[in-house]
Amino acid sequence: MSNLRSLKVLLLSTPVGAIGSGLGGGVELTLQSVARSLLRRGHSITVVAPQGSVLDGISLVEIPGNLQLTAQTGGRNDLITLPENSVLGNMWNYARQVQHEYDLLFNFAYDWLPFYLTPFFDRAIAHLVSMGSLTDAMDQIIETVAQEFPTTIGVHSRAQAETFQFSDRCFNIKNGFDLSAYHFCAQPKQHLAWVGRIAPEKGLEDAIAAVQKTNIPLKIWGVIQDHVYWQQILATYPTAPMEYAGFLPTDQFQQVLGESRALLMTPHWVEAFGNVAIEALACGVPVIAYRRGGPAEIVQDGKTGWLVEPDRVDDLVSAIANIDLIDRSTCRQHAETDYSLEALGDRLEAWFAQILKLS
Ligand code: HBI
Repeated sequence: MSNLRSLKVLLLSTPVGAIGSGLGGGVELTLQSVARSLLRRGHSITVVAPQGSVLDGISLVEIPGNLQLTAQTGGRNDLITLPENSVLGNMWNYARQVQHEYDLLFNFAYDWLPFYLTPFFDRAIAHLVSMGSLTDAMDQIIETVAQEFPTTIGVHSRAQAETFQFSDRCFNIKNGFDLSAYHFCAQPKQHLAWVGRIAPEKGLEDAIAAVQKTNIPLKIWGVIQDHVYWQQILATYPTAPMEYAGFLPTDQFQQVLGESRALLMTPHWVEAFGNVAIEALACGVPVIAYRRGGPAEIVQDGKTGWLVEPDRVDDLVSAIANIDLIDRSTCRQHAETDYSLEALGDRLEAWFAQILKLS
């Protein structure tokens, strides 16, 4: 947007973990991509995040306090809870004090408080909703903001927006990454990859059931968020050809991800986007994904991977058998056209222009 002058934007991170801890899941990567794409376009960015956060080259304000529980562990009628000395409360109290130094605030927290506080602020708040509908209380407070401040709700996919009643009032920013950090790998090794927080909603057991049948080794990366779930998987599939490879920083991770024959995405919930699908495509790695949520809007069936009927392990197995039909350079190309920092920056500026009512 030529008339979108240089903006001063305050990004407020997720309160579930420090940036770099892996506890923030995809939001950690998304926040860094948003910051970098805006900095490159001449905007000035400050990030507010829990104490212990690490962010190179981006101005960071660390806030003390107790972390928020993750929203996806409860049920639909989960109560809104805040710990004593809440880092979320402290982050937004800081935002209240400094808001007039900024043109726009940008919320990454999937939490009740920032949405509730929106009308109390003098500055506009862009809310990037990072997951689909999870609880009645969150749906209600996000809908309230969507009604009173139309255009300020951002999402990562149409499928994610459609889990809410206000899907028509959501701006789809998809996502984007610094693709120079990901290197194309033409000749993969033999293993398949699965990446994500190890928790029930991510459906790791389906990927393991599939490799048990194909006997192609599976490498698993990500934070073990639910240890009971992980132990159940180990007990259920003691002989499956799988290896847990930990949680790696992006530069090391993209190297080993790139060596994979394909990435398997087996979400049991509506994955809002699926950052790791872009990371894989950027390395030339085809993606085999359930036709569910964000990944179904990323994978071009038969061109950059295969879309499989949800929860059908046998269909995963046949997609794996056809992975060599996918041209790995097409995967990299698609990441560059739709999911670069430039493409993300275009979508962010279009969103901000709507929020700030610039023509
Ligand atoms: N839970 N309460 C809460 N707040 C968040 O911001 C949050 C979360 N759970 C998961 C999460 N963010 C991110 O890992 C996903 O949005 C990607």
